[in-house]
Amino acid sequence: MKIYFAGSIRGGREDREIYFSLIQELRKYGTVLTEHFGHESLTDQGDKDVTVEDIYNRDMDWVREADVIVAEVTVPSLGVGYEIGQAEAMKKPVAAFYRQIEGKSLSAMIAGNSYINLFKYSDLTDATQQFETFFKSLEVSE
Ligand code: 6IA
Repeated sequence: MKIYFAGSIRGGREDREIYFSLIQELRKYGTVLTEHFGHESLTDQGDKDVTVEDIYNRDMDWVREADVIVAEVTVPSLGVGYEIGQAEAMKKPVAAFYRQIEGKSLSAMIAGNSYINLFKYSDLTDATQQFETFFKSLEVSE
């Protein structure tokens, strides 16, 4: 199972530690192609030696290669929204994980899209259980 984990980069890195923990959990289910997205070294400035074209091409290759897309959508990110849209067009299973934060609400493009498996979670224990539910549902639909 190849998993593409998507999380905000230029949208804001405040949830980086959460991404890191989610990625560690996801590794129980397969290979996380985007394992470095939780790393401290990946800032919203990024690697100066890599062009944006390189990043786009590499990430889209990974989306094509992935069996499933898991996105953390709490911090709004243009890139994450784009990747979810592309994954849907490729008919890949998509799970979006969202933490309710007072005064904020999820984009209707995600919340209102019945193609996306939307999971609302509050902490890592919660997310861990929901990963299990999601990956089990994939086995059934295979
Ligand atoms: O719009 P955002 O930057 O928040 O989009 C985040 C999403 O786009 C992630 O799920 C990644 O798949 C992809 N992405 C955006 N930037 C990068 C990146 N370096 N490296 C890998 N994937 C990325 C950022 C460096 C850049 C600031 C020059």
